[in-house]
This record gives sequence, structure tokens and C-alpha cells, in this order.
Amino acid sequence: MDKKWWKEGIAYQAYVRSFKDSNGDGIGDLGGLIEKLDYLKELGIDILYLNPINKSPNDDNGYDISDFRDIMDEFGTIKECDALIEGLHDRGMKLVMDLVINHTSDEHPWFVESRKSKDNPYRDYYIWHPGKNGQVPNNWGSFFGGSAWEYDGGSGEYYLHIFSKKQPDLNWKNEKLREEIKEMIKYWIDKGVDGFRMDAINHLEKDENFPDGIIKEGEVYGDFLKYVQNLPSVHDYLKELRRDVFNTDYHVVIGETGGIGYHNAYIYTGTDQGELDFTFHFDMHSVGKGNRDWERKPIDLIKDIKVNMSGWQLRKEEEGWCPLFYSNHDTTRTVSRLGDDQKYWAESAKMLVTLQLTQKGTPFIYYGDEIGMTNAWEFQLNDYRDVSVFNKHKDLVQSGLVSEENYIKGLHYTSRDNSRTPMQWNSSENSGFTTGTPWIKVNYNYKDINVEKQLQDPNSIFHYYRKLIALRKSTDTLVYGDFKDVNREHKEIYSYIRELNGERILVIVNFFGNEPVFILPEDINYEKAELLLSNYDIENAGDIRTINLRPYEARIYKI
Ligand code: TEU
Ligand code: CA
Repeated sequence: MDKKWWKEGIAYQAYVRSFKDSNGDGIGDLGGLIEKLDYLKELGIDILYLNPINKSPNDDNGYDISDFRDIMDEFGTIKECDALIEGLHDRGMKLVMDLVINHTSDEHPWFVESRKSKDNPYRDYYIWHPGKNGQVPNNWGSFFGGSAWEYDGGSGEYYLHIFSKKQPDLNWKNEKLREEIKEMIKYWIDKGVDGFRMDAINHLEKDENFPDGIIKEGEVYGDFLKYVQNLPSVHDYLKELRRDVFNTDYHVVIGETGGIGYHNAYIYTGTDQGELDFTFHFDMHSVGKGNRDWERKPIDLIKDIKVNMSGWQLRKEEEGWCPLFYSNHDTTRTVSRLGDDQKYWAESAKMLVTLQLTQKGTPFIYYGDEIGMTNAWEFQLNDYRDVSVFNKHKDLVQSGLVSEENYIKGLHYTSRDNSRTPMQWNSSENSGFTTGTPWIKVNYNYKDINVEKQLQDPNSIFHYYRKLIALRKSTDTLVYGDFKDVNREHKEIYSYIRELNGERILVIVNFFGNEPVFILPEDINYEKAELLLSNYDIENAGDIRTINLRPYEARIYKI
């Protein structure tokens, strides 16, 4: 058992832009975060993970960085960043920062230089290619819609951007570039940052034969995934970063890696690998999504949930650690996607976090989930802010492939903006997020769903989170204990035992709105069942042999 602060801590992801605005310009900022540190402390948070805060023209909300060593104008100053780090450390909390190093903004000085001419010293920091018969070099489509190539009239060549055209990809084969990135990381380590989440880090190498991808039905561009994701040199680059900058055994190094799940994460996280401590996966992003964005399919508890969640749990220690999370700034809202955000809103939100906080891994709570924030079901096209919404509207609706109605329905179910609406602090105008005009609309339900209301209600989702976090911290069993599925084949109930040094904790959760019966397998002996926490009031809690579960009921026992 290799003990680490980042295995024991509870992390919270704040989308800074939407968390708290301190100066009335409608954009969340560092000052707002500083104001709310005590709120996070009260919830029981130990680690704060922030989406990018560096200088950026905000084509992709900070994921397009124009100065790695400075702070985004709207978010504040380096001085405020120092104050934030100090405020966290004073409270015994840590900071995990986003490192966006697969690409930069096209306004970054490196790119400004690079595009000047073919023999500019920075030319090779990016990926340039001549056209093919006066057209783009190949048929790759970027993740955000449109071609992955952008023509640069000045030098007569195309540059590669797997995200938006304002996010040119860096050329990691260039050693000088790698040295500059390492110096930049050291700058943040010296500032006291405790850990890093490296964005899109498995895209650092691209297949430089640039073969065309297969165009799938209903798509306009070729699929380029296998040419830009998880290629072999990514490992060399990660090992180099570990050796040269992340070599303290203190900092936590996390990578966002599409295409990586519990079965193959060891290629990055194996403990003798010297690369990452854990990876953010995409397991839960599209649960419930049908073939097209506007189509739904029922959740299959075994295939969609247990296979993945238990899969991570049952890995060997030498395969590495893992995060516990359902949502982030690239998904929709947890309770809307995986629970029932209407009739059993509170019950299902509490049920979901019960699973999240009783498994092995580092829990990452996405801001607003602790009060059960929901998707923005009322948004119209012009309420969205995500650059990909408008690029794909061009590709799909304006070209006649998809109707406007289906497109909007699809956005309600899948748009990333669902989980980027302002934090709902109270029932005053704009939910107490800002005194100005928010950069993105506040969700229509803020008068019912907000922090102030839930702080006053001992039965609220917020207080359930708080109690559960305290419970997790009260015993090493929930952090480091072994994991064993109970009734693995049950289609509605998810149950398991965590065990460490003779202490056993049994978790029983009804994942849906029905009323299934839990039957304790005969081989599980217990003398006394002590109920530790539940999302319902329970009579005769001690008898666990047969339990009639209510909709979304969750129970945690010590047995
Ligand atoms: O997302 C990256 C991302 O989703 C892809 O790299 C992913 O690997 C692929 O779609 C699935 O195979 C990150 C950020 O989280 C996101 O907010 C940014 O917009 C994006 O990078 C660009 O920086
Ligand atoms: Ca502000």
C-alpha cells in the first residue's frame, strides 16, 4: 500500500469561468475562487483542480493558451494566483493545474513567429504541410468540426489543428520546444502548484504519413483517431517529462487520455512505467446516448456502469491508480445523464455520489454536482457558447445532413455547455454568480437548486455529500481497501464490499427508479450490520439479509 496525499484527498473541479465572478464582468475569476475557499473547505475538499487559467484569447475557453506564464486577463493577475495558492495551502489544500501542451493559441508568440516564413526558427514548433493538388493535405476532420488543416496564405502551407483552427498542434519531435515546455512547467512547480492535469496528452504524436481516414455514414470528414492518438512516442515524451520535471515523488501527474480504459491504462500508469499517476478516461461521457446525438438508449447497468467501474477497481496495484468521476467540463450534468433529474432528482444524485465516494481512486467532484445541478434543457442555439456547437452546425445543419430540430435536441442531450452554466449560489438574480451579465446563461432552475437553500436543509444533496466525504475520510478502508463485487449479475442493483485489515464495508445501491429486492449472498457472514449512511430513512436497518429497495436507494454498512 503506497500511501499518497493525492490518493486520500477529495478533489473538486472548478470551471473557473463559471464558478464565481468577483468583479461584476460576468466571468468567474480567481478572486471568486478565493472568496469560496471556505465553502470548499466546509464541503470537505482537499484538492482543487482548475481548468486553464493562463492567458488566452478564449476561442476554446482557455484551452488555447497565448502565454503560459501569465494569467488570463478576465481571471486576474499572477499576484491573485499566488494568493489563491497561499489561501489553499493555508487551509491544508492542494492545487492541481491544467497543462495544455498539445497545442497553443494561434496568438502565442511561437505561432506568430512560426507562420512568418518557412525558414523561421519557430517554423518547426508546429506541424506544417504543403497542400495536395491545391487542396488540404488529407481528409482529417478536427474534433470541433471542419477540416483539421488551415491554410496560411503568407507561407502557402497548411498547419494541423486537431481542435479549433485557433489551436495549432505543437510538434513534440522538436527538442527545443520540449525544453521550453519543461522550463515552463518548472516555473509553475516553483510557484507551489501541487499537481498537473495534462490536457489531451495522448495526442502528442501524429502519424506523419498523414493517411486519409475512413468517412463514416452521416459524416463529412475522415476519422483520424488512430493516426493522432496513443502513438508510441507519446510514452517517450511522458517519460522525459517525468525524468526532467516531475521527479519529486510529490507532485501528482494526471493525463487526459481518450481511447484508454481500465483494460489498457497501465500503458501510461503502470507503476514501473515512469509516466502518469492516473488518467482521465471517457467511460461515462456518452452513457445513455443513442446512435445519433438526439437519440437515447436505456442505461445498461452491467455493460455501461459495472463493467467499467468495477473494471478499474479490480486492477492490480502495479497497474496504477485511477480517478473516480462522472462528469467534467466536456460532458453533460451527472444527475441528468445518469440519474433522474425530475422525480427522483435528490435521491438519484445521492445514489450516484455514494458509488463515487465508496470506490478506490481519487474522487473528483465536478462543481455544482454537490447541489445536483442539471442540464440546460431550455437552451436555444444562440444560448450556447462552445466553439464546436457552431462549427458542427455548419458541417451538419447548414449542409442539410441534420435538421435544426434534431441538432438542438442533440445539444440538450450532449453539449458540453450543459455543464458550464454558472454555479447556482442563491436565488438572487443570476444565481448570485455575478452582479453583471453572465457570459453564459444561468440555468432556469436556479431558484430551486442553489447552495444557499441546500446549506439550510439538513436533508439536501449538499449535506449528503458532506457526510459522505467525512465518512470516506474516517477510514482507510474506503481509500485503500480491496474491492469485491456482490451480485455482479444483478441488472438493477450495484453492490460491493470494501475490505482492509479485517474491516468490511458493504455498499448497496439501486441504480434505477424501480423497487428491486436485494438478497445477501449466503457466503457473506456478518454478525452485526451497522448502517453508516443512506439516502432514505430506514427502519430495522440492521437486518440486511433481504432488503426491499426504494427508487435510487443507497446504503452503506459496516459489517
Ligand atoms: O479535451 C480533449 C478531448 O476531448 C479529446 O482529446 C479526446 O481525446 C478525444 O475527443 C476522444 O478520443 C480537452 C479538454 O478537456 C477540452 O475541454 C478541450 O476543448 C480540448 O482538450 C482542447 O484543448
Ligand atoms: Ca470577473
